[in-house]
Amino acid sequence: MKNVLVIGSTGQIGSELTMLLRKLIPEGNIVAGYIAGAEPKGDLLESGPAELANVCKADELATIVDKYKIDTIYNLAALLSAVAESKPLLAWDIQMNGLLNILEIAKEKKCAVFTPSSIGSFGPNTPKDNTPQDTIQRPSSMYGVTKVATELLSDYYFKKFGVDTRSVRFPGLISNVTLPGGGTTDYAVDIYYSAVKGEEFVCPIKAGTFMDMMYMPDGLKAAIDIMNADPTKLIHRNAFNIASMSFDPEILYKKIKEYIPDFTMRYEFDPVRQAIADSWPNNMDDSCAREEWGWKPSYDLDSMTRSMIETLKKRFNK
Ligand code: AKB
Repeated sequence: MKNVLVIGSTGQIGSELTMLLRKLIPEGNIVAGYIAGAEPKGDLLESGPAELANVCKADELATIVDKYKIDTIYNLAALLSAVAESKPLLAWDIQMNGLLNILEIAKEKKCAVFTPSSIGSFGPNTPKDNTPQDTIQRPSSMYGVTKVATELLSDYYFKKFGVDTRSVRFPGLISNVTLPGGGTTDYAVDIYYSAVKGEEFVCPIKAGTFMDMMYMPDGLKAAIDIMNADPTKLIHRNAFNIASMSFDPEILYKKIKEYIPDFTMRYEFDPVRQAIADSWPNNMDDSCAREEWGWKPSYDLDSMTRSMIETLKKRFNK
C-alpha cells in the first residue's frame, strides 16, 4: 500500500484514516476523495492531495487512479443505517452502484479495495451472542441489505477476477474528531459530547440494548492491518468480525458518571433506530480475525471513556 485513494475522506472514518495513512506512508500519495458539499478543510486539505471522487461517477474515479498511480482504494462512501432507512434508493445507489464502479476500476487497474461491512450485515435471526464469523445474514434494514451484498460482491470479484478485496464488520465506532451522522450507534458518541458540555443526554436507544462498539483508533488500526495482512493466511476476506467491547446505554451512562458525577440522562427512544438495534448482535466472536491476521484491540470501555472525556474537555475548555 503506497498510493491510496480514500473515498469519503471527510466522513467519520475517512477524516482520521486519511491523516493516519499520510503519517504512516509519507512517501506515498494519500488522496482525500470527497463529494461536492463535503470539501476537506484545515489539515486534511493542507497535508496532501484532494480530489472530487463521487462513487457514482466512474470516469472521475478512473482519472484519479491513473493520475496518482493508486494501488489501494478505501471505499468509505455510505449512508449509515438510520438515514438509509429514510432514503433507501439513494443508499442502494451509493452503496451498490458505487461499489460496482470501484470494483470494475480495481479489476482493470489492479487496485486492492477495502469497503467496510458492519454489525448491520446481521439480522433478527442471526445468533445474538458471540455471533460467529460464518452465520445467518438476513438483515431487515436497507443498510444491512447493502452490507451483505457488499460482502458477497467483494468476494465475487476476488474469486472471479483476482481483485484483492478485504474488509471488516465494524461495530459502532466512537471518535472525538468527526461526528457520525445517521447511524444507530451514534448515541454512544453523542452521549460524550453532552456529558462534557454539561447537558442532559436524551438517549434514543432503550436500556438493555447491547451492541458491539469500538474506539476509533482500534477501528483505524483494523482497516490498515487487514490491508497489510499476509494474503496467504486469509481464509476469509469479506468481511471479518472485529470486536472490542459491548455495552447498553445504561452501562455507558454509569461509566461516564464515574468521571462526571453530575451527568444526567433520560430515555426517549427512536423507533427506527431501536428496531435496527434490536435486529443486531449483542456481541460478535472475532476469533477468525485474531487467528488469520492478528487482530487485537487496545481499548476497553474504561480506557476509551477516559480518552474521550479528556480530549473533549480540552476541545470545549471544560
Ligand atoms: C450505524 O450505526 O449505522 C453504523 C454501523 C454500526 O454500521 N455505525
